[in-house]
Amino acid sequence: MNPSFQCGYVALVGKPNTGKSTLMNALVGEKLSITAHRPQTTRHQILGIKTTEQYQCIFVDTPGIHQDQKKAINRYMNRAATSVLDDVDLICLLLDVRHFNGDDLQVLKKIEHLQNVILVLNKMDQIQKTDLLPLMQRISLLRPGLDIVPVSALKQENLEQLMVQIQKRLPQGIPQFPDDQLTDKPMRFIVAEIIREKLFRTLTQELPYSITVNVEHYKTESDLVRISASIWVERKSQKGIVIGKQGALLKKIGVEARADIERLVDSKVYLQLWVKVREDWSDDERSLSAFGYSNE
Ligand SMILES: Nc1nc2c(ncn2[C@@H]2O[C@H](COP(=O)(O)OP(=O)(O)OP(=O)(O)O)[C@@H](O)[C@H]2O)c(=O)[nH]1
Ligand SMILES: [Mg+2]
Repeated sequence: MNPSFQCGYVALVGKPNTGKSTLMNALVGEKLSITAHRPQTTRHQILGIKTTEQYQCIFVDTPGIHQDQKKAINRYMNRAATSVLDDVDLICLLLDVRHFNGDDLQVLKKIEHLQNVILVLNKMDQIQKTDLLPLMQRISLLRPGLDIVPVSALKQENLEQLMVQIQKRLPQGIPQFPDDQLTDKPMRFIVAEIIREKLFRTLTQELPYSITVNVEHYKTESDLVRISASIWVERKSQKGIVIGKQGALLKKIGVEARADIERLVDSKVYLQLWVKVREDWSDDERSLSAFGYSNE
């Protein structure tokens, strides 16, 4: 055992849509956490584990921290994001170069008592190089002394430099997970998330926020993985929209999700999708807990 081996937990936090999940996937080198152009995509804490000869870095992807506390699911998501803050070795606070505003200041306030913080200025591909330095200077005034690392998670720019900064701050310690383990989540969870991603990317307006997905059967057979999943909506009228004209939309979701799942499990997949209604599940504690939204 290498006595100087490092191991630690690194939380990726920030307001919604700053690129936390994209960054975790890029750093781990595997798509573990779903992403979409709309905010509040991630709903749970998801670990992404990167193990090298020198270190094991356990990233914690979190839901975007936001002010909207109206529904029970929003309160669950904020708890999932903020409950990690005091338990990790390092916090990477993600900021979006194009949309730096008061919501970021609210998140900064939540971590003002914590010292081990790196500011990750993401989406650097979206601004001119000449505008980057003034922005970094402006941000550095908010918490003087913190390192600011500009990156592009999407274009995978400057990620090595970010890893250097992260590794510097990892404590020494033995690995917490086997070196081939990439996440703490079971395959059923990841499959449900892939289906939810396709719905998130396809459906418009508020409908994606009324949807949760549950994998009911997952069976590996000799040359096939057989999966059956339910897409839960909150109202009967939403069910028709998700199914689409003559089932067209549901079919499209199924085709896209199956392709991703086949890549992930490296096998042929038979995917069956059902659309079901559970009235107002996203604001009902019992439904939330039945669907796996539980902070315990
Ligand atoms: N141009 C550009 N887009 C990016 C970059 N990183 C992420 N994005 C895009 O930003 C959007 C949000 O990315 P996510 O990774 O889902 O963001 P998130 O912070 O996990 O969002 P929530 O889970 O909703 O809090 C997606 O459309 C990404 O493709 C980047 O470096 N450059
Ligand atoms: Mg996310």
